[in-house]
Amino acid sequence: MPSEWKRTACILCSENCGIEVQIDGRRLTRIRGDRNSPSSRGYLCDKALRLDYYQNNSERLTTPLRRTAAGGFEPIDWDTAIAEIAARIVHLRDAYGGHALALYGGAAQGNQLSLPWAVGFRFAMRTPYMYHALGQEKTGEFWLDGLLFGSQTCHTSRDIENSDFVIFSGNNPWESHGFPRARLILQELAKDPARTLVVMDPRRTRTAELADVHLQVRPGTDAFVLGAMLATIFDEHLENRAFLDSRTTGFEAVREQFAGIDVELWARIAGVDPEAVRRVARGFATARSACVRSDLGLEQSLHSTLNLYLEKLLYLVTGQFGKKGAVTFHAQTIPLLWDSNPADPGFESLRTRVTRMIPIAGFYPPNILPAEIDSDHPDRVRGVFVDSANPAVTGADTRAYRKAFSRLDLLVVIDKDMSETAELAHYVLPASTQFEKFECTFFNWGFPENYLHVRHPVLHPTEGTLPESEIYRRLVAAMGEDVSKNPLLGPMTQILAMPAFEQMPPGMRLAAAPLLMASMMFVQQHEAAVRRAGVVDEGEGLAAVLFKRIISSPSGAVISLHEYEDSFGFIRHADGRIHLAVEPMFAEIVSLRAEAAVGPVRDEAFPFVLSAGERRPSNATSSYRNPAWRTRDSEGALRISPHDARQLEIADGDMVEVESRAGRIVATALIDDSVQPGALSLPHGFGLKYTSADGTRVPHGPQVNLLTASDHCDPFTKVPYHKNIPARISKPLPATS
Ligand SMILES: Nc1nc2c(c(=O)[nH]1)N[C@H]1C(S)=C(S)[C@@H](COP(=O)(O)OP(=O)(O)OC[C@H]3O[C@@H](n4cnc5c(=O)[nH]c(N)nc54)[C@H](O)[C@@H]3O)O[C@H]1N2
Ligand SMILES: Nc1nc2c(c(=O)[nH]1)N[C@H]1C(S)=C(S)[C@@H](COP(=O)(O)OP(=O)(O)OC[C@H]3O[C@@H](n4cnc5c(=O)[nH]c(N)nc54)[C@H](O)[C@@H]3O)O[C@H]1N2
Ligand code: SF4
Ligand SMILES: [Mo]
Repeated sequence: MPSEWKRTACILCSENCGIEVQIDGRRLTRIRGDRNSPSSRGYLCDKALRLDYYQNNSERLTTPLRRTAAGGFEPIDWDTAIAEIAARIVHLRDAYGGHALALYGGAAQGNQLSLPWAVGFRFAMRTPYMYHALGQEKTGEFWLDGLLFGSQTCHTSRDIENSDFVIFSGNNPWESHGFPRARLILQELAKDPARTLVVMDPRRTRTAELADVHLQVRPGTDAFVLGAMLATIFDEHLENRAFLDSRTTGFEAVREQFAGIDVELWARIAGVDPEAVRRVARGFATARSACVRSDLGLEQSLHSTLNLYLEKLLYLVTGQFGKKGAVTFHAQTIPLLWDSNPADPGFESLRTRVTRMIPIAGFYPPNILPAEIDSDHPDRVRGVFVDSANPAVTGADTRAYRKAFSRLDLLVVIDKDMSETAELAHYVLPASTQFEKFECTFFNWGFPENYLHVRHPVLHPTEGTLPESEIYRRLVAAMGEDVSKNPLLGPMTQILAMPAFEQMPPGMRLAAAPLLMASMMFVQQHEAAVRRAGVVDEGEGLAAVLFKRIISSPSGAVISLHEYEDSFGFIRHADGRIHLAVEPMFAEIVSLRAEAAVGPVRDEAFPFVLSAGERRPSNATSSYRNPAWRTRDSEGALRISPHDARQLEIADGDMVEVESRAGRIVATALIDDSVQPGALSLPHGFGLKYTSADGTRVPHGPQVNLLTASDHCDPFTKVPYHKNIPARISKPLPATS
C-alpha cells in the first residue's frame, strides 16, 4: 500500500525543488511538485520523477568496508571502522602535521546540513584544506567579490523574474536550472515583447532558441564580446553616473582600460555581429532593470576570471545593481562561503605546500589536488577524506587522480553508493540517503525573499547506514578531541546539552544543532528582514522563533524578506563602496588586447574545441548511478556539426574516438546543427559504473575527465577550462558486433 503523500525535495540540482512522494515499502512510487513550497511552488523538471533510482539501486552501500591485502574490500562494523580511521588520522596528523590531511567535498547538491559537522571535523584534523567542486566553477566569482565588495562572502543573486533585460552568458538554464522555476520564468521572458532575453552561447541551446538575441560566440571568446560591450557603453557615455558617484570608486581607472577598443574587430573575433553587440550593450545599460547571469560556459572557458570581471563591470558601471530586476546580494543562512582574505594574519600559512595555491572563499581547487599528493615534497598530502563527491570521475584528469590516490596513506570515502572514488579507498563509510535523514541545501540564495527548506526523513535509514553528522561526531570523539576548543563543534555540543535538544529524537538532534546556531547568527545579521518575513517574537527570542519555523515547515519557510536597498548594506569595504578597479584584471585586459592583435590561434594537431561536460536531460551530476533512469541519450552522445560529420564521413550513431592531449575515449556521434563547425560537446555526469545483468561493474557512457588536464586552467583560481579542450576525432570506428 502506498503511503500518504510526504513532503521532501528533489536533490538533483542546487534548486532542491519541493516535492511530495508516495512510498510503497522502500520505493518512492509517485512524485509530484509541492505546491506549498514557497520557492518552487509546485514546479518540477522531469528528472525528479525518477528519484527512486537515487534511493534504490544495486550499488547502495550498507556496511562500512575496509580494503584487504588482496585489494578487495571486507565488511567491518561501525565501531571498528571509526576507531581505525580515527587512529590513522591522528597518526598522520601528529607525525606530519595537519597539512598532510585534506577534506574533499563535504556536501553535494542537497545535503549540506552536515557541513558544519564536516568543517568541525576538518578543524579536528588541524587542516585548512577543504577541496570542493565550487573550486571548479565559482571561485573566480568569489575572488572578485572579495576585491570588489570587500569580502568573498558577498555573493550575488539575480532578480531574473522581475527583470526587463536578462543576459544568460555561458549557461543553459532550460536544462541546468540554477534559479527557481527556471523554465516557467524563461518562457515568460520569451513571451513578453516588453522584455529582452539575450543568450551568449556557442551552441544553439534550448535557452538560446527562446532568446530575442542569440550571440553565438566562438568558444572561448566571451571576453572579447563583454569587452566590446563595455567599450560601447563608455564610447556612448551610457554608464550610470549617479550610481558610480554614490556607490563606487575607481571608475576612471576602469574606463581607461577600454579606451580605443575596436568594437568591430572584437565582435568579429568572437564571430558575432558587431551591431548586435552594440544593441545588447545599449539595451542593457538603458533598461529600467537588467541582469546578467553566467555559469560554467564563462567560468570553465578561456579567460575564466577575466570573463567574470567583465560581466560584473557590465552591471556595475550601468548601475544595474541593488534594485528590483537587477543584480543584488543575498543573505546566507549557514555561511557556506568564507572570506579568505590575503590581508588576514597567517594567510600565507594557508597556501598549499606543493603548488602554493591559496584558498578562495575557504575552498581549494580540485585541479591541484593530484599534484599536492603525487609529489616528493616532504609536506605533501598523505590522507584524504572524501564526502559526497566523486573526484575519480568529476575531477580534471582522471588518470592523475587515480595515480595520486594510489599514493595516499589513507583514503576514506563517505558515500551512499559505491563510487569510483570509493573503489580506490582504504575505508568506505555508508551514508543514509537524503530521504532517510534530516537535510537541507544552503544554496538558498533568494533575494529579496529568502527561503530555507529543512526536510524531515521520509524513510527509515537503510540498515547499516548513518547520517554524516553522526559519522563526524563519532570520528571526532574517537580522535580524543577536546571539542570545547573546536570553534564549531564546541558551540554545537553546548546546544546539544540544552534540555530541548536532549529530548529530540536522535536523528534530529545533530541536524538541528547547526540550525539553531544558524538562526542565531541570521537574526543577528538580518533582524529587520526576519521580522518582515513575519517571524514574531513573543518572549522566547527571535532566533528561537525562527528556528522553530525552520524545523517545523515541511515545505520550507520564508526566513527573511529584504528590501532591494538592503543590498548595499552587504558591502564590506570600510568606505561602504564598490571598488571597481581590480588591478590584476587590468593586466588581463592588456593581454586580451595583445590577443586581439594576433587573432585566434588554432592548435593544428587538435583542431576541434570540445565542450566537456554539457548539462542535458540525461544527466544529473553523479546522483543517478543506474543508467536505466535515462529515457533518451543513453550513450551520452558526442554532438558534432553536420559540416564536420560530412568531412569525416561520420553518420549518426557511429562510434568515434575523441582524443585530447590528456587522453582518449570512445563516444557515439550525434550529428547536430546546434553546434558550430569545429565544436564538439560531450555530457557531464556519464561514465559511472553500474553492475550489469552478468554481475560485472562497468562504466556507462563517456568519462569526459579522461580528456581533461589539471593544468589547463585559469591562472588565478585553477578553475579548469573544461569547455575548451583542444581535441581531434577519428573517422568512424569499425562496428564491434
Ligand atoms: N540536467 C542537469 N542539470 C544540472 C546539472 C547536471 O548535471 N544535469 N548540474 C548542476 C551543476 S553542478 C551546475 S554547476 C550547473 C551548470 O549549469 P550550466 O553552466 O548551465 O551548464 P553547462 O551545460 O555545463 O554549460 C552551460 C553552457 O555553456 C556553453 N559554453 C561552452 N563554451 C562556452 C563559451 O566559450 N562561452 C559561452 N558563453 N558559453 C559556452 C555550453 O554550450 C552550455 O550551453 O548545472 C546544474 N544543473
Ligand atoms: N569535465 C567536466 N568535469 C566536471 C564538470 C564539467 O562540466 N565538466 N562539472 C563540475 C561541477 S560544476 C561539479 S558541481 C562537479 C560535481 O562533482 P562532485 O563534486 O564529485 O559531485 P557529484 O557528482 O554530485 O557526486 C556526488 C556524490 O555524492 C553521493 N551522494 C549523494 N547523496 C549523498 C548523501 O546524502 N551523502 C553522501 N555522503 N553522499 C551522497 C553520490 O552518490 C555521488 O557519488 O563536477 C565537476 N566536474
Ligand atoms: S533537477 Fe533541479 S530543477 Fe529539476 S526538479 Fe530537481 S531540483 Fe528541481
Ligand atoms: Mo556544479
